[in-house]
Amino acid sequence: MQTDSRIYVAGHNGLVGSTICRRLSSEGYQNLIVRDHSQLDLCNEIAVNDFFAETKPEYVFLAAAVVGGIHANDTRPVEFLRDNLLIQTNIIEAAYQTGVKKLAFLGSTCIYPRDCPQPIKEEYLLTGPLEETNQWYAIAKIAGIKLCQAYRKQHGFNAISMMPTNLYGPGDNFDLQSSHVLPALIRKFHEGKVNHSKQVEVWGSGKPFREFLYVEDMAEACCYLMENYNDESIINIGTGQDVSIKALAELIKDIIGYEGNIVFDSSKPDGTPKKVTDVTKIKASGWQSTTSLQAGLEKTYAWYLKNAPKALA
Ligand code: GFB
Repeated sequence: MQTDSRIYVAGHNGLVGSTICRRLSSEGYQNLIVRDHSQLDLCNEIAVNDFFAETKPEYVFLAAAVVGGIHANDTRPVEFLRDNLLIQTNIIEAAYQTGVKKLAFLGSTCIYPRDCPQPIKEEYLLTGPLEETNQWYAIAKIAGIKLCQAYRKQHGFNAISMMPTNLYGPGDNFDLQSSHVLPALIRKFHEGKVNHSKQVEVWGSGKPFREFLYVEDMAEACCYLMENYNDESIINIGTGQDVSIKALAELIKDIIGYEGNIVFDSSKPDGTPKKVTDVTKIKASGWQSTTSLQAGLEKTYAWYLKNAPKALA
């Protein structure tokens, strides 16, 4: 990419897309193309084709998707499957048709089999059954990976697929019904502290393990891979380290300074028991994460305090 290349970031209002935009700007890229949902409906094939014909991007980061935590995935299967299939299919086809030089597709580690060996190597894709709570999202993302590989095989289109692990950071979704665990716990412990609540509820048993990557590290990796990775096979983006939900809750509780008790609500699903990526491949390609969970949590909580004043009431 040149600093004046036309770069389209699909999903620029989301956690991933907004952080990629900030990263690109900080690296000197001046010609970013973005569209709000009100300006461009990515599920509409004709609108997407017209947009690409008009703006002629040279590089595309495909970070637009319907996303959410375990509850959102489990209760809105149509959006997670249908909308994601449409969004990625429309963008990949239009990018190919209008001569985009390279497209980077963002997937998720929930594409891997629920009970696959840990840490998860890229080659474990499609070797076993998926986790039920997020199978809709996983199937859409697997289709996106295959679509990238198909366009490469049939048309020589340079489309790569990157699989970030669970992400968090400034700009995250803190809505308790649709968010992921980490922003949900920041909000719950913060509100518990402000309201002097005796207890804070954590979903599930607290026993599952998750790997968390600070979103600014992810954006750095995405830009690095756009410049340096040109293979058809998928590549994990993670830290290679995981933590139990119970330990995560205790860490967030300490950072926020909440003094009450943690209670586990076993009526809520646990989801995948363990999910940690093998990061050998991305390390060998020259990138590794640098932000510790503690440091990333502190930065995210600081952002939350500044940007969610309503929650302080
Ligand atoms: O982050 P999360 O919603 O999604 O939940 P997944 C991770 C774990 O944290 C689960 C527990 O065991 C939850 O039960 N948890 C505890 C909570 N308290 C809470 C809470 O207050 N809110 C939430 N949301 N969880 C998602 C997939 O799976 O991960 C997506 O559904 C995507 O498709 C994403 O792949 C990265 O890690 O289980």
